[in-house]
Amino acid sequence: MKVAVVGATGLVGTVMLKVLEERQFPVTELIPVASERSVGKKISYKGDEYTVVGLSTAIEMKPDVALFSAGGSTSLEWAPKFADAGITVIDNSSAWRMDPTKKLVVPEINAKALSANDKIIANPNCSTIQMVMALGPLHDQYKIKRVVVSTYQSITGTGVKAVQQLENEYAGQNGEMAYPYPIHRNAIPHCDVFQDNGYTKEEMKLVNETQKILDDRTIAVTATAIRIPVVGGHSESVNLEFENEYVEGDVRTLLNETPGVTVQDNPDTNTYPMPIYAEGKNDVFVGRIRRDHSRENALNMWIVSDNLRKGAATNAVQIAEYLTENNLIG
Ligand code: A2P
Ligand code: 11C
Repeated sequence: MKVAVVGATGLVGTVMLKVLEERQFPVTELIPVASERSVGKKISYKGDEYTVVGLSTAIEMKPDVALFSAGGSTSLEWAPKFADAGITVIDNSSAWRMDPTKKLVVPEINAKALSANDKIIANPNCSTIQMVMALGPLHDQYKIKRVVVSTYQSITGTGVKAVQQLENEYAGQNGEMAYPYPIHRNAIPHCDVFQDNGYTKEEMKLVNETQKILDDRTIAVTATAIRIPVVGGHSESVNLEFENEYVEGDVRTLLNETPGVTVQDNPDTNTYPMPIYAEGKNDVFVGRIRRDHSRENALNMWIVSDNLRKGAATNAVQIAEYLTENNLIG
């Protein structure tokens, strides 16, 4: 497989390279792609050095698959050009996710929807991916009526500029701001841009993408997304209301049996997921599973995952793996 990584110099692109290597994706040739600023730079992969190229050159090099993580506008303009050249694009931006002609895929939940005709495949938003990993099996079993989610999101979701802002603030230095306020010792109830309805784009991704991935527009979802001074992963407090009755132990068993989900839940030993321990792992961690006694058939839980891994790079590579294993590329 000839693989292009578009945005190879960025936070997610760097993790994509790591994940491709760790999972031994069958890369015969790697094509690192970034903006004109980075063309000619060297990227190392499996001990070899590769030269960063621009987008047009990458198309001429005819990769089989391109993993895009270079922002929405780059994807909007360039993904169709790659697709027209017969290259399968797996796109980590928000550009194509809600396009009804594009699949929005979390492999453990809905990979079966993929076919060889899908030339641009959308990777969902990080906070959505980790939530649907837990919701998918519960929806199949008990049918989810309503989801109330509050997120506690890592600054790595914003990119390099935000990591730099926090480092500057730690060091007591001034510098470029990724957020409208200091992030050190703060919680900012504002992820991505505000929309006319009073919600942020990040909050509406949790609503719309969840319904699309679970293929059920009747699930009511409401979200509040918060940025906190944490790296390593996003955390989510999730309240679910089911159509059907459930048994708490069965929920734990069901989640434990779900590939890619690890239950960490024991109040006696202070066991629960935390971003500091999720960092660098591919799994989604679920804990604090407990009945919501204020409503019938309702449940609370806490979901943590590395937003650069399962929330972005790992999920994209898993899509590529599924396509390869099922001969859906080329
Ligand atoms: P570059 O390093 O040359 O700017 P992050 O989200 O971590 O900031 O990373 C964004 C990634 O997307 C980087 O690899 C960046 O490359 C790349 N990128 C940004 N704009 C473009 C563009 N117009 N064309 C190609 N790659 C781009
Ligand atoms: C965040 N979820 O943490 C964002 C990052 O739509 O892919 C990814 C944005 C996106 O701010």
